[in-house]
Amino acid sequence: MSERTLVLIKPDGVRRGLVGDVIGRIERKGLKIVAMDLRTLDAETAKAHYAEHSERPFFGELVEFITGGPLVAMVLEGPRAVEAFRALAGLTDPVKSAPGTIRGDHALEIGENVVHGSDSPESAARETKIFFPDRF
Ligand code: DAT
Ligand code: MG
Repeated sequence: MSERTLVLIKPDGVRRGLVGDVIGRIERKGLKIVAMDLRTLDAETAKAHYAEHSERPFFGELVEFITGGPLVAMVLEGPRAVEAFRALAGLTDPVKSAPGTIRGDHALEIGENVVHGSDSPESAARETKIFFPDRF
């Protein structure tokens, strides 16, 4: 059974020229890119996307960071796509992420961890609608 997940190459990843690296890993894994767009988020969209974190002390910084430059938003499709991309990404804390993962290979700080991937099929459905309302 195919599943969808919403992936972001965050502004730090775009700024550092990691778009090709991330897309290469996605393609080598066999996940299919079914939507993709380079855009800069407004604060309203960023707050909707990260609504679950709105009471956390880092929320303001998170919104500033994610709106701070262009990002690449995409929807991936494949068997267990949510879990498959989270495995490619590594853990939230890049220092605890194994080398070989995107975050383990490319990041040091929790706040600038290169990629986002939906954490469940339910989150994926919610997030794909936020980013691609006309398509999903
Ligand atoms: P993930 O992106 O692995 O799903 P999350 O949903 O818990 O992690 O948090 C969303 C983002 O918020 C995360 O990628 C980076 C930021 N973040 C999480 N915990 C943080 C913390 N303790 N300090 C600063 N930023 C944090
Ligand atoms: Mg999350």
